[in-house]
Amino acid sequence: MQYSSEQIQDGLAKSELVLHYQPKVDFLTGRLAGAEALVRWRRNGRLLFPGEFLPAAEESGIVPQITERMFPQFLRDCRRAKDEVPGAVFSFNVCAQDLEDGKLLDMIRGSVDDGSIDSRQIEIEVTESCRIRESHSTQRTVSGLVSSGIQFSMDDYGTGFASLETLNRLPFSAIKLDQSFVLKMLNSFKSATLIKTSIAAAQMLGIKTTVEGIENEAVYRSLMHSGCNQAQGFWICRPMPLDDCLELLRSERRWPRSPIGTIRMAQITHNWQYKLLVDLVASVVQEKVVDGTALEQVHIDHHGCALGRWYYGAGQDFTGDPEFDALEVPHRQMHETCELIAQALTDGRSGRRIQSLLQRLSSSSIRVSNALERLETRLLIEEIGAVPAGSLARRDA
Ligand code: G
Ligand code: MN
Repeated sequence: MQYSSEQIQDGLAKSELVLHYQPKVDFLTGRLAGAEALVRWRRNGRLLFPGEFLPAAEESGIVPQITERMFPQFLRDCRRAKDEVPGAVFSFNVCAQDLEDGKLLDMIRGSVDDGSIDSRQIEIEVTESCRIRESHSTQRTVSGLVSSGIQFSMDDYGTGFASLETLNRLPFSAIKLDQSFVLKMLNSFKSATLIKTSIAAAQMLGIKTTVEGIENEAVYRSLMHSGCNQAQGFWICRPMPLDDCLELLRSERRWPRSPIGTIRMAQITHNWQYKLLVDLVASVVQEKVVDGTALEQVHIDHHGCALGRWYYGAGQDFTGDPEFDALEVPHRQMHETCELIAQALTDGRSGRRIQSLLQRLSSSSIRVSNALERLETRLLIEEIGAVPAGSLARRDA
């Protein structure tokens, strides 16, 4: 059954709309990282799901009324969560229309300014169902959110308007891959490839990823190595009232975890950046024009490239591991060679000199990539060893 906008407004006025929370797991730690607020309608003793009333609300343009009513409730819940589960991140769903309206930003700013919530505790998920316009007010809301340190995530990525174009236009800090791909991924090579390459593309841009709609362990495990940051779905937890969610967040419950995804991303981004770099050098040499922005990309400090950020950041957990330690020298040598290349390009040195520097760059890059591959393979073998023998069964049996 579909409800009319008057019935929904009536439900709002009677405070029948409530927020439930669906937790999200961090793939690296196996712990809960936070939860997403989802609206439910308690109507005549039944709990209605958004699919039953949100389409009508969207069509009649009353979503901002729902947001205006539910967002203060969300902020109150976040205030409670701030003390009870410090560090957990809570997300709230808005639509493009909400971004047009300055109220959302004012409400968040009010709570951040008076110290009752911490901006790092909040994430805003924008749903795909309507196009995010290029208006001045939207730009103002988005830049206001981002400059206040609030995570800004594109929901339902890969469907509707949640496209590369929107990703390119606005400063999203995260994307959420739509469940329609996830539900199919075990039986569809295409869906699985679209998910995994989207994760890699996002990581290369420094954008975090969440996969939603995980309904069984096989899907969870197949994404655990993909470099995706967070997981959400019925197999992990169904949406639940705030009290239950806080209790779960405080509990010691753990889900499967693996460091392999971060290593795989480090290797993929490393190989990718290497290829971009050699192409850039080749084009400068061939066109005989030294472009300042091209040189800037050659000149990155070894802490600042994608691999360096991982190596000197999250990767430090592996310090002491021979494969991990073996990365440092060739990686630093790569950056030193890059400096020499930049110098040679600026000085207009001969192609011969650049050729030999590119050769040197390639040797270091191969050493880096091989060390990452060895580290990943060893961890994978250890993980397989941890699964009890004899538990293999044909999936289609
Ligand atoms: O796109 P968005 O993140 O807003 O979608 C959230 C909706 O998806 C909620 O209504 C939630 O109940 C539902 N949902 C969450 N996990 C799963 C899942 O594993 N499978 C299915 N089919 N729906 C899910
Ligand atoms: Mn969502």
